[in-house]
Amino acid sequence: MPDLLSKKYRDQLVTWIGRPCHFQLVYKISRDGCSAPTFHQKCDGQGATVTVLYNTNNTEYGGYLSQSWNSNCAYINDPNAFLFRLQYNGSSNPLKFPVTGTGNAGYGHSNYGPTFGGGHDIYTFSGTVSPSGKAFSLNGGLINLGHSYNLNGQNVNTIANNSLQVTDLVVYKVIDGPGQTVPDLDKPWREHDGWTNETMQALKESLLDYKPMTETNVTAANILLIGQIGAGKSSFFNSVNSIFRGKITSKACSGSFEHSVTTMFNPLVPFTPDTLGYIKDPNLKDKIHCVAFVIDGSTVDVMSDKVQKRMKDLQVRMNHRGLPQVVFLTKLDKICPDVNDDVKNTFTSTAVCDAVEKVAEIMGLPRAHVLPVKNYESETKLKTTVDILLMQALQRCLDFADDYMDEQLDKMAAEGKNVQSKD
Ligand SMILES: Nc1nc2c(ncn2[C@@H]2O[C@H](COP(=O)(O)OP(=O)(O)OP(=O)(O)O)[C@@H](O)[C@H]2O)c(=O)[nH]1
Ligand SMILES: [Mg+2]
Repeated sequence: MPDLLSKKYRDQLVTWIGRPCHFQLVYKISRDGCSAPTFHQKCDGQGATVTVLYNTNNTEYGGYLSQSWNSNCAYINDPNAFLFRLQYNGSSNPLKFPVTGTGNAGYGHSNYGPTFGGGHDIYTFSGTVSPSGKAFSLNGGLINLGHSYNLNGQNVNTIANNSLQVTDLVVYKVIDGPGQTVPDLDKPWREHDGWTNETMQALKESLLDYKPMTETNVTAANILLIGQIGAGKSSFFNSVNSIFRGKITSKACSGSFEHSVTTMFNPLVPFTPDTLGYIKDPNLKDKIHCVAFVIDGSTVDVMSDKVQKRMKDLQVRMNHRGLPQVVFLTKLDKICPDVNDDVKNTFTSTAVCDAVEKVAEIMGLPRAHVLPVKNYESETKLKTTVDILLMQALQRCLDFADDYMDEQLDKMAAEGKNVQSKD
């Protein structure tokens, strides 16, 4: 789950605080409950803190104290304190409001939540506040905003929408020195080609033009899709098919069935000499050139040992033949709300990054072999971004298939075999 406080606003706060520092979340009402005793238990004596209120108007504001919170019914003297606004009605709009009444910068009281200023400027809540739905109606007040802080012409409406209706209130401990663990959410965790229509067209053309880069009669790459029931094999096939048909199609039956509807690729049905289409001594063109494990990204955390073992067993046989393997990690939309909103967020999503890492570890494959995708499932229209993600995955798979064919040809040449088929 990405942190509520974006990288941009963290950087802004660090600039205002005026020394290298980073933030550690210590109290969050949506997680810990909105209760004054809990706030004090977690925040008293912690040194410098930043308190941020996230109100239901998409406004983010709060205050910084360089001194510790206390429960002593005592004002906190702090010449370095300031209040701030980071965002207003969904737009980035950072402003700093320096303390004027330094002796009353904060107020510590066992039955009060975070409280700033004499009077008080920001009095968040007292006692315990229960959530109603996803929001908390904090029972404090903002009527004296401007009492101990210089609002530089702003007022309670332009700073806080005059609203204590919040989705969250978070207190961060300020720790000296630059942080290492704060992920840069603006920087993608994997390079990608962008999300434009041109990128989509270029990928489409390159895939349409695809021919194995070998001087043989091999005209296509054979990719084996393997995966658990419901992992999204048929959906992947259908999605790719849809892209090239220019509309959503459903050639391979997909859906939630207890038993697989695509037994053809199902490892539960072993491939034997009796299987229709079995070729005893296959030519390169008849072989599998790349294996794609299709794994449901939303169930990575609960993948059973049995399934892991089954895949490992298959991998042993594939490794034996030097077969390249990739993972199509499906259902990204289910693991990250940002990706559900827009597939463009795939490579900046920490949830997707984590899932990719986890799968790479389970499968013993390099991370670059794990290819996140989102299949078409309920859509009625194609989307450029979804197309790009799917085609990129397919393209990578074909690159690996090419490498494999090259190696096989070298091997056959070394063994003096004729690569051309008999027919
Ligand atoms: N939200 C979401 N749902 C998906 C995605 N891919 C597949 N699904 C859904 O997951 C269910 C199973 O997908 P299938 O493609 O039928 O899975 P399969 O691997 O072919 O399953 P079997 O043929 O039964 O082995 C279907 O209801 C799909 O609509 C995805 O990327 N996102
Ligand atoms: Mg299927």
